[in-house]
Amino acid sequence: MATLGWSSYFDNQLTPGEADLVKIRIATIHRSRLIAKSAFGTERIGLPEGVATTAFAVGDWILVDPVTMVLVRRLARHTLLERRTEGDRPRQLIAANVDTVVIVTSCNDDFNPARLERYLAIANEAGTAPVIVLTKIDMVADTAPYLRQAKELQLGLDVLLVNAKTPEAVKALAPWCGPGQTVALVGSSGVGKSTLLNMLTCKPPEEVQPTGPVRGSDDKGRHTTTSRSLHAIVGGGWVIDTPGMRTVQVSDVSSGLDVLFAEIVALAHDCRFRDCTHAMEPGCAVQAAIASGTLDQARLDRWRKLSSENASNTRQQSGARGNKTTKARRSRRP
Ligand SMILES: Nc1nc2c(ncn2[C@@H]2O[C@H](COP(=O)(O)OP(=O)(O)O)[C@@H](O)[C@H]2O)c(=O)[nH]1
Ligand SMILES: [Mg+2]
Ligand SMILES: [Zn+2]
Repeated sequence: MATLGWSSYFDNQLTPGEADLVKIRIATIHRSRLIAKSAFGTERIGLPEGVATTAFAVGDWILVDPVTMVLVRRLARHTLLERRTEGDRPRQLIAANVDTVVIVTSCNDDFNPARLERYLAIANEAGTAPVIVLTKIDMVADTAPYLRQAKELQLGLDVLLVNAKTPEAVKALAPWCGPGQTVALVGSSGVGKSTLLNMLTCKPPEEVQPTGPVRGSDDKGRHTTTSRSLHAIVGGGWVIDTPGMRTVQVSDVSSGLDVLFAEIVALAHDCRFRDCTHAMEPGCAVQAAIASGTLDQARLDRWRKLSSENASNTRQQSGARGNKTTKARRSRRP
């Protein structure tokens, strides 16, 4: 079970009465059923009346009745990757109990520091370690500018350069793919997530995840991956493929942003005013860093945009939405 990602974190949640229940990990989520993996194989899991599959994420650990194979309860998550969707719909669960978020982008027009920072903020907030994988290195003459820009996105960030179609890509990712380790692949459509997944899992041809051919000249792959699931990596570990995401909204990621923009947070300690907005206050250490060239203006602008988006989305979620449900309930009364 340890090879499936089970650890003392989950063991400690078990009560004495739960010793006989099956401990099993969700591998695929369908509209009305769950497919899960245990030490003994793959099982179809039934849900009790009134429990929806949308409450679960791929990677979740659950306890199941050994006779009926019906869910008893879900164990608390070690990490949870989630995404805010447009409007005020509930947030989408991307994957649970992920150790490493592999943010995939390619050495072409897909490379976008602002979008990568959004993924980094979400990965940091989820408590997972992010890694950036730059694919399609075989399509450009010089990868150095991509590598340099990616490295600058977050202090100590690991950045890998790969041709996703080669076995070397698997070797590059090996440090994050040991037994019991779970990685999730995120990134836009067409960057090579399914190609990487196929290399990592060495699927027989009939099980291969469809990869999208690049359309015309715009270098964007087709939306080929629709469902997400947990796949075994050859040599150990698990990989979760996620559908391509074009827009990534953030909310409730303030600690994730502090990790991402650690150099700005550190500078801010030296500003004269505690509540400095780093715009035009005297004695601003952040503006001083811009003036001396140690901090990039574009980076500060992105910090500002992401921080204010996070603040307004976070407020919206707890305020406006709560009001709406009260109103809806009231209107149903005679
Ligand atoms: N030359 C080259 N092509 C790649 C690389 N990675 C992915 N591709 C191609 O890019 C297209 C989109 O890849 P896919 O894995 O479907 O992307 P996904 O949408 O992120 O899952 C496919 O035609 C892949 O063969 C790479 O590193 N080099
Ligand atoms: Mg895909
Ligand atoms: Zn300041």
